[in-house]
Amino acid sequence: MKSNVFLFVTVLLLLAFDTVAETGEKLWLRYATLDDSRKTEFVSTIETLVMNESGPVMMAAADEVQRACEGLIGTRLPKVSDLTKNALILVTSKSPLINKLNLADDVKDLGRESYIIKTIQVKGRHYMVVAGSSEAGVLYGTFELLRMIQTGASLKDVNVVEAPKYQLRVLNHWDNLDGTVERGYAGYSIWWNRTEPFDQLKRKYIDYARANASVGINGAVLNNVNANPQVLTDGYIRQFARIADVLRPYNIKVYMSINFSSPVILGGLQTSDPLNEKVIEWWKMKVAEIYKIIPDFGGFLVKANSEGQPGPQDFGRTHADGANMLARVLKPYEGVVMWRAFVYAAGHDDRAGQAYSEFVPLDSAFDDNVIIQVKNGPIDFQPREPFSPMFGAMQNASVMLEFQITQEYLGFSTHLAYLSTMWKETLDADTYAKGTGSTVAKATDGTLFNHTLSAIAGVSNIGRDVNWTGHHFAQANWYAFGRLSWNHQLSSDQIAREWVIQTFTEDPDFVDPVVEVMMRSREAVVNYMTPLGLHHLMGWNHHHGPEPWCTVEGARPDWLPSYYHRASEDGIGFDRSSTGSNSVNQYFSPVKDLYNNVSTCPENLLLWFHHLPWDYRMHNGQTLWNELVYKYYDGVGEVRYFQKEWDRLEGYVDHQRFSDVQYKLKLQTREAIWWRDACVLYFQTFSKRPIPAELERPIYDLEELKEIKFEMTNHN
Ligand code: GCW
Repeated sequence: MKSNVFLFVTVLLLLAFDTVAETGEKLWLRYATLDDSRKTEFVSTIETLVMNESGPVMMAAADEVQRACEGLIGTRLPKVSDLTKNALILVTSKSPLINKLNLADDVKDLGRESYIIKTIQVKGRHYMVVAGSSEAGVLYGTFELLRMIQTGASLKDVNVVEAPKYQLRVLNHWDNLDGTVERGYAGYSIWWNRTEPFDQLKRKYIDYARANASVGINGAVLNNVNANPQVLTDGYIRQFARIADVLRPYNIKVYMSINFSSPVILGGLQTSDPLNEKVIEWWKMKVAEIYKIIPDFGGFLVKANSEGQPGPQDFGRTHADGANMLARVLKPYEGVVMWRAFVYAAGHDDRAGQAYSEFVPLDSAFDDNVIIQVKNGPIDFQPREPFSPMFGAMQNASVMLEFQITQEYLGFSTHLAYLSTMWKETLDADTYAKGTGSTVAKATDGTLFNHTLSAIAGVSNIGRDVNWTGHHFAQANWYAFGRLSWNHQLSSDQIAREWVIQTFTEDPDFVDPVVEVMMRSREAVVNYMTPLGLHHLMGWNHHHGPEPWCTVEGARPDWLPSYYHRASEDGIGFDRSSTGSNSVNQYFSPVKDLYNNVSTCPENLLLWFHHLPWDYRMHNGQTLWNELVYKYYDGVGEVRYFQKEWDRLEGYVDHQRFSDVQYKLKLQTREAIWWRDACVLYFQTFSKRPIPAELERPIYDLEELKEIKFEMTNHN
């Protein structure tokens, strides 16, 4: 009897051990063993690896194949140079193999990072060919093939041709040189203030590079846009170079955020005026220093005259003067300037209109290696904003999208919020700049206005946490940003599905409900935080919990929630229509007419554009007050549903990640209720209307809510 119990316990422990081991460190590159039938298909179609070129990027691609095979089929592929067996062939168009395989036509029009994946039969043999005009194309094709294998695609008759939609696909790390990360919720910076030997860090950096390359990201800005001028000193430039060396085999370039006052602060000059000869000379000298040790350095990212950062306006110059000066210095090296348009001046009557009014008049003034980096919405990465009217309005200058992967306003790394749906909303939005179909995607990918330079940026959510992103599901946002930067036409559902399968399991009983949760998750956050077009209701400094009542002596009015919600006894919402700030006029027709007219304005943006009475009738006949309350309650209901769904899925994934997510969902539910009760009870002090009777009563009371002190430490 005793020995039976012992056996039972041992078996249980073994089972538990089997599912306990995952930390999330491997991201979506786990390469879980294929099931038997797929393994059989794999080993019968791919017996060897043929890769006869020796460039570092090709080596990285071949290395990835071998790592993957160790997981997928339990063994590496024999690397051979001839075609005597069925093979996976990695090849660039420069190789004689291309002619031998009769593929010259297939590769002749491929752009630098494009690739084909094609199965061909030659003399009874089966070859899976990944070919690119450059090594980078082969690398991306390799990762695509590995994704196809993991997500169940057949290996027969493969015929894929892919080209990236954006040329520069860049992560922006808001990492400070002291190792902290601005708006980072996954621990300290992976780049700065590290004490470990570089060789040890290198392994982690290679994994970072692999993850990026696997989704097509080809650039990384390694320091915060609120830039410390010290980054341009010798020691930091050398560190950039060391990191660049590790990332290069994965086709990733490094970029630097610079402080516009560097000539004064570092160079000891009297001025940083961009038209001053000495200033220009100083930048030339710095840039030469950088390119000497980083020959493929990408360029600069600049936050200027924004939130207190220095910039050309300090010297009576324009954004174009500042950007062009740097662009001309970088031009001989093929470097670019990403110049941010995140500006808003105190005193402007509507912050949402500021960037447009400062930048659109300069549309023709920028050099061709400047690209204007614009946040998706006109204010600031809120859970829902309309697209920024600068998209479509700036036509001569290249314009790039900036998304925020880190969840500054969507619950940090505590809340499950899959952001692809939010990004797609912007990408697919029609600006009508050149008639129907002038989507934000096309206005930024170079096709609508014939730009050769195109780019997209995502503010990284990566830190030193073992699983990289704090919340396991936040990895999906890194993944999705990359996938969309490669192809903005992919659907959020497809991206989620791929990610879940690679990250957890391919079992449809797990995949389907989890994808469903992900697809509903961002709207849930919108509903329990800022429904119907409300925005900026969070605590003014930490940006986490609700503080619609927040007032701070001496703070800029446009940093405080009341500026945005404008709740009073007569109603709620910011009037940006023609009767108010008229920022709506910055959009093209018919968008502006649609938004301007209260009855055609999409209800999910209603209070962004209109100030309306509490009894205003919504399309469904509800009063605005009731609808607002229902939305807040819906948001909470959704998170409860996410919790239930997840609980049901215990056993499908390893215990550690299961319980980590379970715990976070518990916190998320608690915080969703916090948001709901705070906003509903606070707005009720103005509306003076009851909460519909069938809804549960708030759990907190308002005074209690005002006392909740947000503890940053819980969220890092
Ligand atoms: O959303 C705000 C953030 C700041 C950030 C700024 C920006 C890097 O609260 O932390 O600064 O945007 O995008 O520049």
